[in-house]
Amino acid sequence: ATILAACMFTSASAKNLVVGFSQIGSESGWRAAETTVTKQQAEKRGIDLKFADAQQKQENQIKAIRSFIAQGVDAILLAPVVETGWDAVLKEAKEAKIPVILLDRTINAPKDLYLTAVTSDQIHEGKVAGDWLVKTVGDKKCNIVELQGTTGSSPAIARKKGFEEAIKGHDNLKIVRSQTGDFTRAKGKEVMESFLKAENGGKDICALYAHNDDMAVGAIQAIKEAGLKPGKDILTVSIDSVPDLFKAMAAGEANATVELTPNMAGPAFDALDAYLKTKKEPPKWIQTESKLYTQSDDPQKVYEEKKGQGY
Ligand code: GYE
Repeated sequence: ATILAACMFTSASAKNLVVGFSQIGSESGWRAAETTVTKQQAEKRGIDLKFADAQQKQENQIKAIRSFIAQGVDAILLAPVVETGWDAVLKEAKEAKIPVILLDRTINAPKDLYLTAVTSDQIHEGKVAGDWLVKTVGDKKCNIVELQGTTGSSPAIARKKGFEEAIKGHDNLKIVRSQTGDFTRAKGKEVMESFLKAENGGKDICALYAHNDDMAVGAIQAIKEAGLKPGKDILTVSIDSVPDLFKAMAAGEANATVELTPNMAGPAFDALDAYLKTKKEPPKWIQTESKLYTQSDDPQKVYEEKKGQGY
């Protein structure tokens, strides 16, 4: 009976892990899937997840973190909207001995202020996108328009950098317009409309590079409304691999996407679990994969598969 009671106590206490999750918002399909998967992963592990949606505002994230600290949670997951401005609140979490794990975006802060970061290599993602375009256009002259992610966010900064590195030295490829679309479909469409107007109704644009698929999907709509064929008249390459992008690829209206898993929480909870058990710190970066998909990868089939994965 004693052993049984002890076991029950152990499993009960493991089940009672309380984790606060400060999510950015729901700007993209990928973000919504990440939220779904995080909740599923928490439930599967018996973690009590306290979810806070920041509506894209850093001040809301800072408030949420302070409230998690006040509640005495066991750990905090943070998807940081921008790179800077986290030091003070992360110091407070550290003083309260609450480990913080970054999800999907990185920050500019001393590394001892968080336990680990689960993210893709965002410079590499931009490079994969750029390499694909370089290979696809060959020697042809190609004017590119770029839809950037949220200003000041690590994926917007790094995906721009990686793409520019890839096209460097290929003088036939040139970014002629670049503006933020804030990672949303609506903004992607709106900004693309202005690009099309400014570039001879779109006739002077050879390719679109969007920092995420949602902006690309919005832009594809704008291209169609301008009377051009996305995927043919204007090539597209973007990042995330959301189902709707595969639908567009299957219809020949999009060309390429770099995959980002919405399951950042699984590896984060694994690292947290190991840390709580052993007190040994995990590596500072847990990197997720970045795979390129094109029209030759059976987009209709991938679309079907993706639908079950948090989307
Ligand atoms: O690619 C985009 C989202 O932070 C890496 O944020 C993430 C990005 C993702 O809104 O769709």
